[in-house]
Amino acid sequence: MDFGSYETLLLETDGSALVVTVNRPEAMNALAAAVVEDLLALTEKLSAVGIDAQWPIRGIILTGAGDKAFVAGADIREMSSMSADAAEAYARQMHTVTTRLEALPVPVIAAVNGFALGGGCELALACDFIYTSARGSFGQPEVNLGLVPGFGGSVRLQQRIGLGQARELIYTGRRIKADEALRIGLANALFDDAEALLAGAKATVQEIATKAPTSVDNTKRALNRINGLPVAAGLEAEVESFREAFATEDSVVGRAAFLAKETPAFPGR
Ligand code: CO8
Repeated sequence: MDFGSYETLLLETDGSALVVTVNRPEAMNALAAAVVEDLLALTEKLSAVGIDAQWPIRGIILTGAGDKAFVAGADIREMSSMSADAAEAYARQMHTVTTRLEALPVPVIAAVNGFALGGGCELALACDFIYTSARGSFGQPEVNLGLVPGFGGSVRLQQRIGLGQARELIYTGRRIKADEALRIGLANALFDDAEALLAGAKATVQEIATKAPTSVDNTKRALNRINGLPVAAGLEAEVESFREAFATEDSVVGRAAFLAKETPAFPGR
């Protein structure tokens, strides 16, 4: 499947994984308007592929080019003369990108190989989970610029690491290293270097690729919907998703294969 070609993004498929690399290493992969345009175009294309069409890929890995940065945030040079109206439009564009990533029927893994600051940390937070190399460095440094998180960090950081930890990171603008990100649950796994990081992310995609596609899609939607709901409402949403699973061919195949002691060949429907 052709996901297009982009000025600031590199796309590469490897097995079941699509690796998307933000490619502006000269500016620490900062989210200039051109990058945002490309992310909008790519996520629109990805969103148009329904799970019924049987996704050719089973997971997306989002990373940054070079050995310094994942994404060092919004482009401060471009923001230097930005009006409040333009800033709002900029933030809304990135909200579209991040909500589209969350709505994709396959997991998105952020592979953080350097600075993930401000909008970069927020982009990583829109991914299902974050893997980091030892060079990973995370933070919401907007307070150093007289700004505030604008690409979803106010919502997703507290959901990921809890309100107390999120407050401290946002009020201080402090940068934390990979081991601390792992300790507070911002990152799921820590790898020695960029090579091991990418290999680890690809291995996880390959593992997920052996599972029922509709189960992964269903649970991704359910977990996002349930996040933050009170228990009773969350349980209701879970019942809906459980019911939906029983209407899939994947569940018929999966249950039968278990009883026949066979490996299931999931149809993805
Ligand atoms: N934007 C633009 N250019 C950048 C950015 C950035 N965010 N980060 C780095 N660069 C550029 C530098 O200007 C420099 O360019 P040049 O070589 O032309 O001078 C080049 O990248 C290399 O950077 P440094 O020389 O600074 O490299 P260091 O290794 O010394 O430092 C750091 C790396 C720590 C990443 C440092 O560059 C830095 O602190 N960058 C800024 C990080 C930051 O504050 N990010 C948050 C931005 S605000 C944000 O993301 C808010 C999002 C919500 C906005 C809502 C709507 C408007």
